[in-house]
Amino acid sequence: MTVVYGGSGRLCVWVLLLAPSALLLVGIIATEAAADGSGDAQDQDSGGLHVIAEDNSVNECYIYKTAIDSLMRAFAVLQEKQETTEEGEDGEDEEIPRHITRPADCYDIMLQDNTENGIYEIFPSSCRRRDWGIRVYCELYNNTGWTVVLRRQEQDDQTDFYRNWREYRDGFGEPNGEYWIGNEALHELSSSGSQQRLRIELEDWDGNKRWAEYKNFEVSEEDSQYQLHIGEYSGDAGDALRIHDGMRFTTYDMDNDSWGSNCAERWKGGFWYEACYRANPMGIYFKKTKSDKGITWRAWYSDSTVLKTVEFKIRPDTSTDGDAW
Ligand SMILES: [Ca+2]
Repeated sequence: MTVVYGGSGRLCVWVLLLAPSALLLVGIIATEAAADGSGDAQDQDSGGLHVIAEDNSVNECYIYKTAIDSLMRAFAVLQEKQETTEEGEDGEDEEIPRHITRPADCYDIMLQDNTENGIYEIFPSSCRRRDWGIRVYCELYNNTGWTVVLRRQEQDDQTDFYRNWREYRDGFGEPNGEYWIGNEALHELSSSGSQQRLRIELEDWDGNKRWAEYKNFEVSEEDSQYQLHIGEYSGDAGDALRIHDGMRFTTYDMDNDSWGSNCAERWKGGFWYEACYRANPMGIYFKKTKSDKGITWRAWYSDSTVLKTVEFKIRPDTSTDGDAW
């Protein structure tokens, strides 16, 4: 998602600057020549510059306007280049460092010298200049820069996770509480170029903690129903996500699972269900019990003991090994 300006950028700017001026000159000569030849032309071929107009004054206006528009665009390009790059006298290709652009994720937030965990605005869109910021929870301790994409936890009002396709696409909940970042943002974050690592942290109702990490985490675009891709596993929670690798997202109103009925409807969540799951982080929030409709990680508790806390978080894959927590 980095923006790269080619070394020929300065040449392009000068071409943009000079071309309209040349066009303007040719246009004026051409229209004046045409005016000398016939004063009442409605649609005249002006010496190679084909213009359609009522009279020559409109032609000139059109040409002037076009030239001015071109000049304004050229100046805008020049101004943008000066704002976003260093001098660049050497003509080499330049890549804008991540830390001086809008933050795409919490890793960028960390690179901008932020060290406090909390809520930040990020711009995961592939076009950083779009005003499409979203509020997320960032974990920045030890220069990690994790973007939290899912959280389940005990709170006064539990968030309802039995939601439709649109809600799972756009995200819901509050970043400082239970929330889902949204499949579209997850797609943007995980398809930005740098490989992403997914870290999952689990806690049961007795205070026991387990973790799992996956390399090469990626979520495809909506046309592919936000298909999940995960790589190598590490951790002590067990590889419950493995059977979900390659699955498309399913909600109660969008059945993409491999079961005859709808897994989301059956288990009251939304997930990359297969037929149906070994991990159910979007399940109903139950306290200290066993339930197939609850929040479970069956590679840890195969008897569907429900969990107290679940977090999914991602970051560019900069390390080789996961850490216990
Ligand atoms: Ca089905």
